[in-house]
Amino acid sequence: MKIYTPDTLDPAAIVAELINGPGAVVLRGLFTAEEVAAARAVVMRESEGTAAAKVTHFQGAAEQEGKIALQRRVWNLLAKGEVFSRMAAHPALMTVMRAFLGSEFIMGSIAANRILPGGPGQEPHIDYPYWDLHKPESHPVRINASFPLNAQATIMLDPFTEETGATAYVPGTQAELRYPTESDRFYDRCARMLGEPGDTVVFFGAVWHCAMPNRSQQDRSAILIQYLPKFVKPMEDMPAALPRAFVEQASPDLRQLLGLNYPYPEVLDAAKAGNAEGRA
Ligand SMILES: O=C(O)CCC(=O)C(=O)O
Ligand SMILES: [Fe+2]
Repeated sequence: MKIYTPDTLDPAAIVAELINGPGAVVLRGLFTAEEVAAARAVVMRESEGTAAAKVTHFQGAAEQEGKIALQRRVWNLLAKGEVFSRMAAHPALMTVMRAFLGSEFIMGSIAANRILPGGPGQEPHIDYPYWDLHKPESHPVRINASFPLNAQATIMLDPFTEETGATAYVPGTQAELRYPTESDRFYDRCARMLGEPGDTVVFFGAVWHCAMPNRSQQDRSAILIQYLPKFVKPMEDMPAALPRAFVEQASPDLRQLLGLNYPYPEVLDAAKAGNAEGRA
């Protein structure tokens, strides 16, 4: 993976890496140690104990083995700490996402993924809105990866090493746009998204990837942000889950991320009369 900092950020080069290259890049130096510590404290607190169990994904095998509690999600993070608004709308991420997904892109989810020691990792997969492409007939005919319907940011809160379960991915597979199968030999072909706390991996969610088993004695947590073009239905209903005051006071960038600048579906029968769309 190529590494960029706010000083060397090159959106056009990053877009090329995501579409035609390995499908992933590292952004380094976006977040301070204090921000990482603040985010990690919230994630640990909100995912403590089995009462904190939430819906999770790509854990079918873990569920069968009775290990599902070793991957914990924390959803709706904007409501759980001011640091998450800063992460979601970091200027470097906004710049990259505008270039990749269009200037009016939105956020579909901001959640944490915590893998506890002994956690078994995930099924190799691709991300929303491609995540059920194992049923290709439910998607448009000839769907392809010539343009992106997703971008992911993984902000590491712990060291991502082979032992802790750093995300695995198969470089270049985003171009195929299909759900990986057993015969794809994912584990023989995969590279790892290694890094230090605060490092951010941006990847095209069409690349085959998954969290890997945590064979260390420490937790391995990350913030996972899903960005989408404006017209893709977001995965989390954030405006419904957030306090009304949060939504009303949101900055212009956050309003965009929450999808509030793109009003559809709308009850057009009740909308203000007059022309609302078109070049003129
Ligand atoms: O936590 C990770 O390493 C990857 C998580 C992931 O890919 C997902 O939940 O979709
Ligand atoms: Fe994923």
